[in-house]
This record gives sequence, C-alpha cells and structure tokens, in this order.
Amino acid sequence: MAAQHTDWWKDAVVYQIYPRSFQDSNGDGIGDLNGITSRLDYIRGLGVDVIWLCPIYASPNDDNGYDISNYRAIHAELGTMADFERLLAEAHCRGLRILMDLVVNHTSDEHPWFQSSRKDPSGPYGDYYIWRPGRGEGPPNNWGSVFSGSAWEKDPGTGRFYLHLFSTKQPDLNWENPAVRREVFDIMGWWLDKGVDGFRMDVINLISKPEHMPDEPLAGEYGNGLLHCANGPKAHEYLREMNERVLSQYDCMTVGETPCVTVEDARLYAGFDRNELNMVFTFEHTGLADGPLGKWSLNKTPLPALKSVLSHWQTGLHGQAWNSLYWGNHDQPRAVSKFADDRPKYRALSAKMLATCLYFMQGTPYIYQGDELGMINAGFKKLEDYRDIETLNAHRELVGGGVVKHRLMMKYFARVSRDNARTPMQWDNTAHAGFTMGEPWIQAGGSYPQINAASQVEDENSVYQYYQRLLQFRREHGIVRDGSFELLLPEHPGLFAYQRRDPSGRLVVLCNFTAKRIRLPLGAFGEGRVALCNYGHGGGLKPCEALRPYEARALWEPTA
Ligand code: TEU
Ligand code: CA
Repeated sequence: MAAQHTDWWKDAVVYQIYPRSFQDSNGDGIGDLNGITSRLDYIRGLGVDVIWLCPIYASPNDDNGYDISNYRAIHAELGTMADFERLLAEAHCRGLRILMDLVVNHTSDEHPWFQSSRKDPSGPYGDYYIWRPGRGEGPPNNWGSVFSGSAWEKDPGTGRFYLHLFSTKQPDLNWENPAVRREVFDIMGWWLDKGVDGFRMDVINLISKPEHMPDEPLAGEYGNGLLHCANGPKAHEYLREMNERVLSQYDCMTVGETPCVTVEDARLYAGFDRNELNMVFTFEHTGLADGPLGKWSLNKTPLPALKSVLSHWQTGLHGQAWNSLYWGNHDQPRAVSKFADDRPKYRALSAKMLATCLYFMQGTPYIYQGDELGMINAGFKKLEDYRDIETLNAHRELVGGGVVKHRLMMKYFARVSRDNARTPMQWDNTAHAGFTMGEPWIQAGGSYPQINAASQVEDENSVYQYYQRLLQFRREHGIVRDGSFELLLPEHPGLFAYQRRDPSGRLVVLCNFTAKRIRLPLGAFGEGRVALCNYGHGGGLKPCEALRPYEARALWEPTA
C-alpha cells in the first residue's frame, strides 16, 4: 500500500558526508561509520535534518566506493553492518534522517554479476552489461571515459568490448534488461526496509543508453559519450517504474545527480506531478568556469552568468518542480575557493556570503562537510599528494600525452581537483586536523590550524554559528520555502541581489561577490530590517548605502 507521502524534503536541509574523510575512529587513517556516529551531535547542532552518506558499500575503491562489488554489504574499511545499524538508530533518535548513495548506472568489475557476465556471455548475467563487438581491432565507437581513455574496454577472453563511462573498473549496467531493473529495485527495497530515508542517485540520467552508439565529434582524442547517454530514450520510463515499484511504497526522499540536465529536463525528472524523483542536481552553475579542456581550467566563474543560471533554475521550476541548492560536494573544489575568495582576509566573509546567497533561494540546501566551517582548497603542491582517479588519469593522459605541461596541470589540480574537497574534515588544530590518530589516507588541507570546528562551534562570529542562524531563519520564515523569486539589478557585475515574496512579506538578499565596496541605490531595497549580515549580527546596521567587500545582507520586511 502506498505510503502517505509528506513532502518533508521541502523543509529539510541536507548535510553531505564523504565517510572516508569525515572522522576516523580506529586509527587506520580512514574515516568510518563509528566516526560519523561520534559526531552526530555536532551535525545536529548545525541545524540540519538529513545526512547524505556517500557510498558505504563493499568496493575495491577504484573510485572511492562509486564502484560497488556488493550492494548489501558494508565496505570493510568503513565498518560493519552493525556499525551502520547503530549509526542509523543514533541518527534517527536525534531526528536526523539518512540518505544512501545509490550507484546503479554501473557496478564494480569485481561485482559477481560482471564476473559472470564476462565469463558466460550466454548465461543469466550475460546481458546485465553493455557488450558490443569492436570495429576491427578497435572499440565500437570513439567515445571517451569521464576518467580519460576510451569508454570501451576489450575483454581478452571473448574479444568483445564493454562500455564504462567512468573507470575501466566501473562497467555500465544494461537497464534495458528487466532483470537488471528488478535487481536494483530489490536493493532499494532492502535498504528502505532497514529504515533508510531515501537515496541520492549517482548519474541516474545516464542509465538509458541509446540503441545506436555512433561516433561523437572529437573533443581531444575522444568523442563525448555523455551527450548521447544523458537523458536517454527510456530514462523517464525507468524512473517511473522505479517510483511505482519501490519509492511510492515508502515515505522517502530522492535526489538524482544528473549531468547535462536542463531546467526543461528537470521539470520532467522532478515535476510534482511526474512520480519520478523529488529533485535533481544541476551542473549548469558548476560548469561555468570550464574551458577548452573542460574542468581543467583556471577560469573564475563570471557572476553575471552565475546570476543568470541560478535565477533561471529558480523561476523555471517555481510551482512545477523542486530545486536542490548546492555549491559543492565531493566532486567539486571548495566553494569559497571556486566561487569567492579564499585569501585569509576574505575567506570567512566569503563562506557566509555564499551561504546567504544560495540558501535563501527556494529549494533543499545540500551542505557539504566542512563548508559550514568555510573550508578551502587543499593547497597541494605535489602530484603524490593526490589520490583521485580522475585527477591521476588526467595527468597521465594530458601531461603524458604532451597536451599540457606538468606545472600548468598542477595549477589546474590545485584549483579544481576533486581531492580539494576530499581532504580530512578539519576538527581541530592537532595533528591531521583531529581526523585521525594514524596516518591519513590523504593529507589534511594546509588551512586546518586556522579553519577548524573546535575554534568555531563556540564563537558567535564563526562561519559555523552564522550557518546556525541562517538555518534558523529558514525554519522560522515560510517565505524561504514558498515565496516567489525575482532577480534584482540583473546587469550589476559584482552584486547578486534578489527578492523573495509571499503574503507574509518580502525578503531581500544582497551579496557582494567582490573585494570592493559596492554603492547601492538608496531605497531600492525597501525598509526591511537586517535579519542577517556577515559583518556582525546585523543589529544596528545603518540602512544600506554600500556593501563592504563580500558583504551579505538579508533584509526582512514582514507584511504590516
Ligand atoms: O559523478 C558523476 C560526474 O559527472 C562526476 O564524475 C563529475 O562530472 C566529475 O567528477 C567532475 O569532475 C558521480 C559521483 O559523484 C562521482 O564521485 C563518481 O566518480 C562518478 O559519478 C562515477 O560514479
Ligand atoms: Ca577508520
């Protein structure tokens, strides 16, 4: 019987945890489930409602858990099933819900399904993956993997090729096969019956592959297969089946990670009347700094483009579908470094300004671990400091292939490598930032003596307490959830200004994205009182005449 669906996820704030880097509890240098359990009061104290756990399943760790070899077992390095059940129970008794990371576009090549598919093409698992004959000795087409190289790997035994949009150890599942869909739905039901509260779904809009897989125009050495696989012919059909067979039976929350998705696509994936997903992650704002080599670029994100994209998503979904709101995650560099200014003088102001800018929009906020402290990029100088397969493969392909010089590639990595967000959570200023008593699997970022939880939780001027006040305002003012959105001064090159309206009043948000003062047209923003300001509590501040460097102000004008 269908569960009584409440849309609690519209009021929720999600905190994303990358378990390997959050808290080590047994000194092996790897974050684990018991470490997370020991930090639940810190998380609850921030004022969030949901925890999204990046994958915790058994995995050979080729892509840090996004290559799953057993969906019903816990990764031995992270703990046991008993540890997970304790974490779930401890979270629930604190009013925290848990989302699992569902990675079902692909499995690990060490999953028994793939082992059998490879060995016994005509057996029960032969059609679980996407096998194609080569073209002569070469792969079936010119598609490249997101992690460098071809998107096809030849099986020496049979001479066939299998598709892997990501690493060679992440073969794509064949969702056309109803047996595959049944397996996935069973896995989802198994975790929901354990009491988890929903899923973040990894690259879920890639699951429907087109029948014909022609070459793509070359971008470097390969064509971009994602363009052909994103939002494929049966993506919505499969998600509606998933919703009908599983999701509709539980009061759960879903968010799809959907590269290449547009607002129009999002209305289909997350439309209130679509019975597919609750919301999706767009990549439109995080991709604005991309260059000719994709993410490997030193570009800053141009503010006019950022304003245009974020407001388009606000107005394009309002009343029809729900937004997710995120600046960063485990695949992105730290938000302060990417979108604002991580110099010592401006880093805390920037962290508070970015939170104000995004989390007063309509949608569910996703706070990535450490962003509530204003953590910044790692500052790694040596290739040996990096761990991420995407980074290391790119070095081998682009530097090894003579396309980019090593020194420039190291600058790209310092700016955009995923490892910038995967360094240990910065708990205090002791060795390894208090993350581990052992040797960490990846070094802590250089800023941990200055940026850490111990120095912020009790400090009323800290980023952490600013987040607390911001999330409290959200909880206490329905206008943030339901109000309309209107961009103000759209042409202004340094100011991100917008207003929210509903019968309860008007909320004006003003964010200076520059290190310069911005003079404001007096009176342009009404008589609202300063409800939040990153230059102090906001009390007693004169009405706006100018915004100071990276200043954020939220002006609240209740209806008389
Ligand atoms: O990411 C999908 C994805 O598109 C990312 O690879 C992203 O585009 C890229 O990393 C930007 O540099 C998901 C997971 O979030 C990521 O951690 C996994 O590596 C990937 O899928 C494969 O599962
Ligand atoms: Ca550990």
